[in-house]
Amino acid sequence: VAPPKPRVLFVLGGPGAGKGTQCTNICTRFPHWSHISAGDCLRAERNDPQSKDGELINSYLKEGKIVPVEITVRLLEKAMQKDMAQGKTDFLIDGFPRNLDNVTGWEQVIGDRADVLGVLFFEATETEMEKRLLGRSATSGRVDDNLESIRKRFRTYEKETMPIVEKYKKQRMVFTVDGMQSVDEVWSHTLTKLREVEA
Ligand code: UP5
Ligand code: MG
Repeated sequence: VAPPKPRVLFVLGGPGAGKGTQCTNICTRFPHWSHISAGDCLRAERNDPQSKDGELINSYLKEGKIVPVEITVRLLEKAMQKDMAQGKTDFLIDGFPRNLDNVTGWEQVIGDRADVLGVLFFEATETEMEKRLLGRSATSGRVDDNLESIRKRFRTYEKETMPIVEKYKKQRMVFTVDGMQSVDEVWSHTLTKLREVEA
C-alpha cells in the first residue's frame, strides 16, 4: 500500500511573532507533527563547510532578504523525507512560504505530493516583536538579531510575506492566532486553532 500523503501546515508571522516557540509546543504535545523551520534549515546549510551556498545564504540572512527558493525548497524536501522515514505524517513548515517565488517553487517541486492544510498565522505588533528579538539577541548567536537586520526583516515581511498571507486569507486557508499574549496564553489559543485545522 502507498504511504499516506504528508500533510503540511505552513506557519507564518513576523520575525519574533512566536512561530518557533509554538511549533515546539505542538510537537511536544502531538508527536505525529514534525517541526521543520525553513530558517533553521538555511542556518544549518550555511554552517555546513561542504555547502556551496553557505556564503550566499549568510548574506541573505543578514540583509533580511528571502533566499532563492531552489535552495530553500530542496532543504525542506530533504528534511521532510528524513522525518517521514521516522514515521512522521504531519509537517509544520515554519517561516515558509515568504513570497510569491516561494509559493511557486513549492508548487513546482512538491505540488501534489503533499496536502497543504492551511496557514497557522501568528499576529503581533512590530514593537513587541522588536522587544523579543532584542531580548534574544544576547544569546541567540543569530547574525540577524541586531537592530539593523531586525528592521530589514520587518520591511521584507511587510512587503513580501504579508501579501502571501492575504492571498491565503482570500482562499479561507488562514488560522490566525493572537501572538501578543504570554507564551502560555498563545499556546492555548494555538491549540484551539490546531483543532480547527485538524477538524
Ligand atoms: N517569545 C516567543 N513567544 C513569546 C511570547 N508570547 N511572549 C514573550 N516572548 C515570546 O520567539 C522569538 C523570541 O521571543 C524568543 O526569545 C522567544 O522566547 C520569545 P520565536 O518563537 O523564536 O519566534 P519566531 O517567530 O520563530 O522568530 P524568528 O526570529 O525565528 O522569525 P523569523 O521569521 O525572522 O526567522 P526565520 O528563522 O524564519 O527566518 C530567518 C531568515 O531566514 C529570514 O529573514 C530570511 O532571510 C531567511 N529565510 C528565507 O530566506 N526563506 C525562508 O523560507 C525562511 C527563512
Ligand atoms: Mg523561528
